Amino acid sequence: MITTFDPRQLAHAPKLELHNGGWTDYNETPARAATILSAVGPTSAARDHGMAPLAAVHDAAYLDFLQVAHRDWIAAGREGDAIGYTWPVVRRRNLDLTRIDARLGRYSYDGGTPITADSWSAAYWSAQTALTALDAVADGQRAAFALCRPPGHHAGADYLGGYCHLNNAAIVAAEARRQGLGPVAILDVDYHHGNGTQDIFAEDADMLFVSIHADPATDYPFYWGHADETGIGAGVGTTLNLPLPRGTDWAGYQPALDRALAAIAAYGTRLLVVSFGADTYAGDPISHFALQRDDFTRLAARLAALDVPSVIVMEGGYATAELGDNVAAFLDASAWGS
Ligand code: OKP
Ligand code: ZN
Repeated sequence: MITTFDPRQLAHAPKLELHNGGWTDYNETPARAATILSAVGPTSAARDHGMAPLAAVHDAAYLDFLQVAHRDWIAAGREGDAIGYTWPVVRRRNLDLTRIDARLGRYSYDGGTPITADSWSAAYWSAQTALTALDAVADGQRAAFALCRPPGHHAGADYLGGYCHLNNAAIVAAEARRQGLGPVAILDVDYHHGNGTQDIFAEDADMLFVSIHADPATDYPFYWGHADETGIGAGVGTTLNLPLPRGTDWAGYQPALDRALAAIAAYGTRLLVVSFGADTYAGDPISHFALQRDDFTRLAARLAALDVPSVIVMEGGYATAELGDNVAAFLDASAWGS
């Protein structure tokens, strides 16, 4: 399968994240991409599609903020990675404030996603990597894999969080629709709910978002991804959340997968964007499902059986030593027939 990548994604390397009450080593490491690279073989270089496809999904002020945040952090006399500590949650006013700490709060929702001097470039090229995989599918490939990092599915139109800055899956989905490749559906099979993707398309009647993930009653991101979230306004009915309990194995996963695939088929999907996280793996250090390596090939075979052109975008997966082999199992040619 064609794999797209850009080495500029590797430079983003925050040191610490706030996790369960303390500072821990940042989980979303450049080594993740390196191990995937060594397992999946040669890659195609990401091409630059410019800012327009990013601006179709993200607010202009948020894109401006991402590009200057670390510079402004240093200008404020700080060292290291930029991170917020105040989030304007309750009846916030959308004030156009200057201080870097105010803006870090305004444009994020957690304390786990620091911004480094290289974050913008890495996120930009992660999005371009995803758009280049879409090019391959638009040109007739049955499927293509975008080796994206940082990941994207927690990033909303105007916020970062969950190791995500730009929503690669949403950018690809919106661009595919713009190119007339729809109906477009997004299937998110990362362990964590794709709250950013859901928010971006919540009111959109013309984009199906389906997610299978850990029950947010017990797992991050907690405040999105519950089964009663089905879309907003005109978008009611085009969001499908299928939360599953901790400990879910392949037997427990399949009924949700059946429902997800039935919804995608019923939608008349002509282009599928897959937010693929390998953190559903039994050995993942921050997640609690119990899929085995072979289950990723089984999962891929079920998705491939939809017989819809598919852009696969990398999201999470933190068992770094096994991540490459797990991703390779998902991309297995015997599943995708390519
Ligand atoms: C990203 B992806 C914040 C504490 C919780 C966030 C998990 C983000 C997962 N430091 N950790 O969906 O794999
Ligand atoms: Zn995840």
